[in-house]
Amino acid sequence: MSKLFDRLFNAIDKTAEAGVRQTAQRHGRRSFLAKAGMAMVGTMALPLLPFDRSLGGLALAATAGDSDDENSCEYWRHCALDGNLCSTSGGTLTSCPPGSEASKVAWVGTCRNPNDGKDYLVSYNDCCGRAQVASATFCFRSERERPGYRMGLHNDINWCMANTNKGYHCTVSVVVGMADA
Ligand code: ABN
Repeated sequence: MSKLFDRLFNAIDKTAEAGVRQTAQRHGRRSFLAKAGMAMVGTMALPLLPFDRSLGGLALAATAGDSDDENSCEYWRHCALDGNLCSTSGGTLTSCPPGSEASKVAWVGTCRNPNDGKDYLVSYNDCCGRAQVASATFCFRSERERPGYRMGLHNDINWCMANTNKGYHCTVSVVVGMADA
């Protein structure tokens, strides 16, 4: 019985060896190194590539609405907003709900008003100090935002970080000026 196994394993060994030799003859060491090098460089470059945080348009499609309705993510002033609309969370377009306070730091975006075709600077202040409510409308537009490694151009940040109470509640969209032509 053990002789039978010996012969079987020998046959498997020979077949495997022949396969490896054949592959080594067909593909030279240089071509293997070149391909392995390419794969390594590609893998290392992956984290540096910009990434799409728009969920392939899913988030926008789910909240598509009227560009004149401030409770809609499509409202023009919300073009660079990433958060809950305060107007659907007990506050208004420009004021925090009672019991919360405006963040001391903010993200400023540039949005085009479709009614006059002009560009405006819009400050997105987070309202801090209250728990989020499930019924609030969450928007993720973040136009002209850049990925996290471009610090200062990234918007996915809790702007309540400089406040005493750092709990995020919602975001207001306040026009602070006109963008340069
Ligand atoms: N600026 C809105 C927000 C709050 C908490 C975490 C990410 C983004």
